[in-house]
Amino acid sequence: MKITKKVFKEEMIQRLKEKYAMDISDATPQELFHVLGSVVKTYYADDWVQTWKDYLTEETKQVYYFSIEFLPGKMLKSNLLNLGILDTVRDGLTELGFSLDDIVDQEKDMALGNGGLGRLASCFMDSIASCGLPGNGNGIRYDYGLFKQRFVDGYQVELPDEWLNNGNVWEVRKESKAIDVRFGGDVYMMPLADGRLKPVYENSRLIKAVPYDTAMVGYQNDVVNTLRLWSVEIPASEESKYRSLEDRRELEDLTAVLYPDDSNERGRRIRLLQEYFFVSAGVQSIVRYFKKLNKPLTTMSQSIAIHINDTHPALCVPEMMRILLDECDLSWEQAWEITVKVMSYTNHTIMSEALEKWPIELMQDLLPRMYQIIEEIDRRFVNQYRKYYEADLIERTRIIRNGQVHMANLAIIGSHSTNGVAKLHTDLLKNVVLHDFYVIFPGRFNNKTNGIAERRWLQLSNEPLAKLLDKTIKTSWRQKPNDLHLLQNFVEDDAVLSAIEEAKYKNKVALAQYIKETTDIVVSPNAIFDVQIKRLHAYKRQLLNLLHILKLYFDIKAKPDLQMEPRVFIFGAKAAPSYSYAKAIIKTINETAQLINNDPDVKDRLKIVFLENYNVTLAERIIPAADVSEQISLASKEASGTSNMKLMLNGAVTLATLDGANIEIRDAVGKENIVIFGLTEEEVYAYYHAQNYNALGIYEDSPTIQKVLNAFIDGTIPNIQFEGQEIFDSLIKYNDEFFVLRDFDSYCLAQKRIEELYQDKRRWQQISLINIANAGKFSADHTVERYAEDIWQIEPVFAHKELTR
Ligand code: Z15
Repeated sequence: MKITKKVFKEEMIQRLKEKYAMDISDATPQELFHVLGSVVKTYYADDWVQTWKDYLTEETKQVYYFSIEFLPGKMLKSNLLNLGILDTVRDGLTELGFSLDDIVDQEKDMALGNGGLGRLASCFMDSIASCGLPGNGNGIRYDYGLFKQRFVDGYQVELPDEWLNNGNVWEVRKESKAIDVRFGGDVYMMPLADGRLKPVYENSRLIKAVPYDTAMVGYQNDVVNTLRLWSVEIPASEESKYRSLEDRRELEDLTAVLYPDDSNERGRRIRLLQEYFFVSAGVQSIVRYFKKLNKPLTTMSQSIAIHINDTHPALCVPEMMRILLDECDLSWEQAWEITVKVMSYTNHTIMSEALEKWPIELMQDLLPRMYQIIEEIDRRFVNQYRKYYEADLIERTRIIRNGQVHMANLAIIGSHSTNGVAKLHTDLLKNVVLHDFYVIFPGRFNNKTNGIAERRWLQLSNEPLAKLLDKTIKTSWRQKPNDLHLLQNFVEDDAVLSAIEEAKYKNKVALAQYIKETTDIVVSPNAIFDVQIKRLHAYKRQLLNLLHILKLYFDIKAKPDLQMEPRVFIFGAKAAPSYSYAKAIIKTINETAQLINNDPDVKDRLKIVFLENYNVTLAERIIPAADVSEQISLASKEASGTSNMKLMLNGAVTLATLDGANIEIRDAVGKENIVIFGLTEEEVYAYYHAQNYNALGIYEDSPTIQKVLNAFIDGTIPNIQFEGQEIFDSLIKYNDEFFVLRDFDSYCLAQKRIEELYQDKRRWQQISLINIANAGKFSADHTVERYAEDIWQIEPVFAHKELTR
């Protein structure tokens, strides 16, 4: 459909009249946003219906990406871009007397995720649709997304994220597609006359799962896929069972909030119910759809792929078994073969506190039929493989162990593919963390390095650079991110180099203004913008960054006229509300900011800016303005990282350890165009094996480290008596779990190197250019194409569509 500016403007005027009974000139940005959203919806409605129909009539194999988190951020601009009408709408609105950007601001971020894992799921949704791949998301429609972060006296305070308060224009409630989900009570297997067993449920509860669908619009290809999020309701038939308000409340709260922990699992009742809720609703609706195709169940894997994003949806395995056994009357062997062929699993971490385990009693109590099936999967696994492997290995790999259900083991045993998210991470899975499984199932393991949606993270968020690219290398990079390579030809072109710097400068001015407005801190766009944005976690080592800042500060104090390239250290990070150590780091960074930003001796050589409420929208502001990308996790701990890719794409220079995808970024840009420091993964493991890491020794040998660490406990940094001690103890008393002190000197040298490079302006511009030119590799388009071919066995649909339409 071709949408002209004239038609668009008329529609806006007309709809405003219908919806709000007012002239467009009287409309508020909020009203305009809602009307614009509903107009945009009509622009993709036909393609959405058609995509559903095509998949059904052509019996296209589809993937369902199950994730307990999705983090799309705002969707208006992304939909406009993908529909190919961003400029039309922007110009149309201007002619009506409005600015698109003001209207865009009205949309609340859809923040149904914590961090990397949820954002990856959303980048994949964008890429799957944009590559014309038949794929859908399946998740939870939380009433409250990730908490809103405020700082009060430097402390993190959490406020509820009431994202649905003004309604959600993009979602479509599909009452008719609701599904009953059963939990609790007892279950008995009753023998039937023909010898089969049928489950009988007593005192179990039924809850209604209602889907809300959101369109995932492909990039200018007429494909519109679906993100289906489930919300809980009490079915009418069950109303009488709820005697008290509290009873109802407990159930209605099931999809109320997103658990705010990133990479940290603690066994919690409601969380387990959340997991089963969206898994059961999703798998039931998939099987219901498959049955419409009238194909034998044994061929399900030719039509359906289910992806388990981290272990949270691992109950997909026993739930599919339950449906096939109890409701479709298949034999165990048949059901198992289908299930394993349909399922695939991604592991996102090797950190043991993030590997989900549920107590047997809890699982039995809440999900008795799931537990029975898991027990049987476990029994058969042990039985089958004990013939070939030593008893210890079987004991280590079985699902039920030490009174707990090990969800990663369930996901690996119950699927045909387990992948890691970067080369190093996958190697560690194979060789260390999941080595036992690799021995049993070597063919199941594979790598899929993460990627990012270049549409959001460059085309939308960095227009100055995007326009420059169009001018320099034409526009093909917008379709094929690999064409960013064409920029490499301009590495000696002074005009292009300075244009890149000008684009960056423009973005820095905009960020400086935002910083002024939100924090009242004045920063110069001529300073180096040094950025660390990610969840606050000990392994990511925001502390290492802070120690270096303190060192620079003491250098200035010791030598007041020290020559130094001015720097703005920018942080964005939320801490899990229960993670007191992470909160202590936030408080300490904020107090250090007070100290340094207000010390007249510093004379603007250093500034610390900790921006509140880091989220997708704030990332879109910060990333285009970044000069330096801090990727400083302890080697082996960050499975992949994705902000590293976003910052690279926007021309920041990476300062990194050899961890996660940083290694692949180095390989892509060459070691002259990245600054690497710190222990390697081998060196880290050597410390583990020798058990000879000695933080106190490092402290005692280094006057600099002593000076910096003492600042935490001697009052130099004000108002952190408690937090300062906690941090100091983590390093000295508890022997520095993440080897911060060991990497300190190496990090300081690397930071010196950054400064030298920055002072060579042309060299810096070249590095920046080379980073942009080589970022196409990390497009999620490539990543999902690899998943599609190697794991899901699905194919793009538009080759066919183009012929038929
Ligand atoms: C999460 O955001 C990640 C891993 C997890 O196990 C959980 Cl529970 C949440 C992150 C990784 O830390 C990060 O390295 C990776 O880039 C991201 O998942 C996407 O794979």
